[in-house]
Amino acid sequence: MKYLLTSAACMALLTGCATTTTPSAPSVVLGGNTGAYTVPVEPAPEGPPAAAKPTPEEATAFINDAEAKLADLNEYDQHAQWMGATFINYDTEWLQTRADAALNEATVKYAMESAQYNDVDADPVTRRKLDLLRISQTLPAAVEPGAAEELSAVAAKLGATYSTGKFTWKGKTYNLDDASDVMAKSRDPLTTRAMWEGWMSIAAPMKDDYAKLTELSNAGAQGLGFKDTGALWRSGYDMDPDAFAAETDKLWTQVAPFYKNLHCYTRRKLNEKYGDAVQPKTGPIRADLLGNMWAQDWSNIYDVVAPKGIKSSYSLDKLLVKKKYDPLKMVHTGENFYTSLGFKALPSTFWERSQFTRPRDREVVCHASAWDVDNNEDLRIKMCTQVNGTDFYTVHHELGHNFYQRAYMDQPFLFKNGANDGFHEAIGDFIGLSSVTPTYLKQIGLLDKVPGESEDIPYLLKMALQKVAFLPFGLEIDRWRWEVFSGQITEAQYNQRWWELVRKYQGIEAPGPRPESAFDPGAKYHVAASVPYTRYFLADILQFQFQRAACEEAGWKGPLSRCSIYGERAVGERLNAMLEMGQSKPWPDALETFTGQREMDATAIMDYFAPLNAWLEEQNAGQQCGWDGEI
Ligand code: X8Z
Ligand code: ZN
Repeated sequence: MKYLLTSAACMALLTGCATTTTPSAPSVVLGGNTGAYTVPVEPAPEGPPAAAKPTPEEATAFINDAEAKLADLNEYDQHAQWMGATFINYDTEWLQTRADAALNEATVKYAMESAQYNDVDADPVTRRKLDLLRISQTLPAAVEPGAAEELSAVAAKLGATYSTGKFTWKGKTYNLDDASDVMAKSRDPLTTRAMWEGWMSIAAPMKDDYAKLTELSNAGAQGLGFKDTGALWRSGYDMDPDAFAAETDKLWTQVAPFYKNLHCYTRRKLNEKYGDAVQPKTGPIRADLLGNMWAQDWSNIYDVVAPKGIKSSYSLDKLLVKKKYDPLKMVHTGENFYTSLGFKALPSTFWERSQFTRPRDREVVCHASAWDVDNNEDLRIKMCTQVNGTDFYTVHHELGHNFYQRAYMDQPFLFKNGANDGFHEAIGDFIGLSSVTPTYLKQIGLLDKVPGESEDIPYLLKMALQKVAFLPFGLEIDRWRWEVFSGQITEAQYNQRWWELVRKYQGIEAPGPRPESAFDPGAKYHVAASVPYTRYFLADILQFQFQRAACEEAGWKGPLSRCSIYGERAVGERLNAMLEMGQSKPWPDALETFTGQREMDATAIMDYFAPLNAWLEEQNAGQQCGWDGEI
């Protein structure tokens, strides 16, 4: 699970490092000879007086040595993380902390040492690896002895608190699965509110630890020459970090009017169902009425917002049950999609070592993930799969990670990653777009008859409740974390600022006043586990670009939403050409390989949903859309 790895690392300042003498920082070119972006780096530390400037060959030898050592430590760490995630207890947490700290200490040591090659005219591959090394940690730790261990321990504790979180309501104990299930199905606002408040309560005890984690990782990021951890996170996109933030703003501006149309329509339907006392006609939507704990995916309340008079003839949830799918069959079906594109079947160890369902006898991290334990063929997924449409989609999402990992298997260690983290998240989602089309469901025998055009709006509405509702959520989590890391907000302001951002981006509010002690962001996995989140926003944009390009390649002529690329070998070949590049080139090169475009482009998601957006505008005619304080 390297791309998800929560890395804390120690930074060992080289003894004898002197203060800088050069007034301005030299630069290196990220992305080798492509000239994609020039990253300013800290000046190389002054070496001992007699030491000669290292040669390009020495730079290459250094990075080769670092890669070999880090690959080894990473493999060890992956085994420990797997144990920790599939059997949470005191000892596995101990092992995880040890292994993670060792990897992080070594990574920071190499990142520090790499500074001596800043001025060396290294070959482009070596230069890119040196750059990637410096940004490879999600949570770097400071140089002091024990700092890496302390950071890893706090990180592991936060993760375990989240994954074992439980609360009691009316004498029954709920974990996240149970509470999510009720949120999805209950239409009683008292019950959904209880589930929502119950789950948020599990995060309150995390607040101080989160502040500690922030302090520790900021110290590490600063040691590596970044302003704070947020600046480090924004540096992973082959472009200036501020330009990257501006790029996400620009993409959001393009899609925000569409989100607001969906928000307006959904709010009206909720108002009609629940009345003014529960969901007023104006202002934000109440967070617990949208069928999902974080209001990030509203597809569970399709029944509430379904258009009157336009029938939807099937539900994927029901088809899967009717056709007796079980978790394993869902994963085999997912694998079959990838092999239909020409990808090799998964190795037998995938089936032996993956976790497909929640074990009864122990605590595990149920949040779905995909792993490449040995940087080679030891691919696995870890899910607590339930037989429903959401998890059918998630299976395709996770397998996308695995097939990506396998495609770049032959790259050197530092290039074994997605072109950027949004690409890694987008691959499986892109395949998922085909996997839920009626055409494909019929091909695999789940659906008897492909509905006619009259069902396009219901279909698009269901998809939008998942994909368009998600867009502001995909941005706001890191908007909040960037402020936390930069010190713009203090621990005392964590929760209040969270809700300001949720209101601003999503137009959503809590169902009631929040207690002083609340730490609601911690009730989301990626905050507790320190997984950067802007990747999912990017993926939401990118997957539609992939889909548009793939459907063009396949010669598809109809509406984009009806296109399935199942069995399209030529698409598979072109996709593989992008995947096998890993992170060896700047992401625009990878994007161009598959789509012919070099920019992230929101017109594809807008094209996909164009008929729905027009329909929503008709539905909203005469309504007062939006809310106070919207962005
Ligand atoms: O975390 C995930 C995947 C694993 S990378 C299941 N997703 C985000 C989430 O659950 O919040 C996929 C969609 C967004
Ligand atoms: Zn993912």
